[in-house]
Amino acid sequence: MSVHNEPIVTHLYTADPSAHVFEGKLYIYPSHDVDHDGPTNDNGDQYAMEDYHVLSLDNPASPCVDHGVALHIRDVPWASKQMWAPDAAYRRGTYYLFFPARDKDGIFRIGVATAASPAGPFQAQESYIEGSYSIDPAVFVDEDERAYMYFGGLWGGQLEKWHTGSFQPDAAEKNPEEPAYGPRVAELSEDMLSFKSAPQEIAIVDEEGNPLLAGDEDRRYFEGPWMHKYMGKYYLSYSTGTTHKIVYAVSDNPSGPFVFQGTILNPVVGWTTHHSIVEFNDKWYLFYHDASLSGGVDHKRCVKFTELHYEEDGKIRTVSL
Ligand code: FUB
Repeated sequence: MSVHNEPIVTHLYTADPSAHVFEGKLYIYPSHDVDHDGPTNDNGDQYAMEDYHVLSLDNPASPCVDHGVALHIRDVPWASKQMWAPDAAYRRGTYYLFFPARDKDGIFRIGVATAASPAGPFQAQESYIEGSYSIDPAVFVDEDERAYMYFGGLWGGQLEKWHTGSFQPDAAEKNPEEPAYGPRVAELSEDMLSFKSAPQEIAIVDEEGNPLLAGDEDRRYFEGPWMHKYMGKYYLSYSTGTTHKIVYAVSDNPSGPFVFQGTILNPVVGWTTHHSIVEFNDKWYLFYHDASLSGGVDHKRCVKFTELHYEEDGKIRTVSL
């Protein structure tokens, strides 16, 4: 039986959980961390993942099922290494797995693979999504059926290297007083296999409408976007990276601008933090990871979940574990 705040599986190291309700169950699309003792660096080379397993829960109290390898890098023609945080979506009888990996030139791109079942196996497209870059895709299908991909991550995720619109291998970080880099959003085409138009940068602002600054590491975007809707508002949540928090901002529009609100999850064991938010049977859940299963090794993580609560004004109650 799955227990809240405990790893949902212990036979694999898992991270970056994207949770969805498909066919009446909770399906979780995590990264599958490789159990190695190699060196660690800010480029994220230690995150050397090669495949994805899909997990499912009939309900939050039931045992977690591992559906086995859903996609392996050897079956992705364009990818060379590092299958990082994925997400999944459903449209008209097909399930889509969106995933970042480095291409043959070492540049992170975002690919898509399809399956007839939410558990896979997934069949990758020949090439990555044209115009895609960086990491951490999160796909949100709105009530009007329009689908949006949010993505982007600093440092090893290479987002800074795209600030001119093309890949600049030596691009520097922003000065602390400059507006921070925002995540990107692109609407997906009807077949979910391409972008309708070029990705746009999302603005995240404070209550006065001023953009969050690069030096505002407690609030500015780092990686791991997630989009959900609550009471008609769009909630963009993400990791602050260097300050290890999951925070959120809200908007009336899926493309923003988003107004910063506060912290969803305080720092957990390990450097990275990455989450998703899902409604199941009228309750809301926060799926997240920490590194407790490995005794704190940053690249050997485990997926957990806990219930999430809203205040009457729509604010999310901060979770501290
Ligand atoms: O799992 C590899 C990377 O670590 C993810 O892409 C980031 O979000 C962070 O969790």
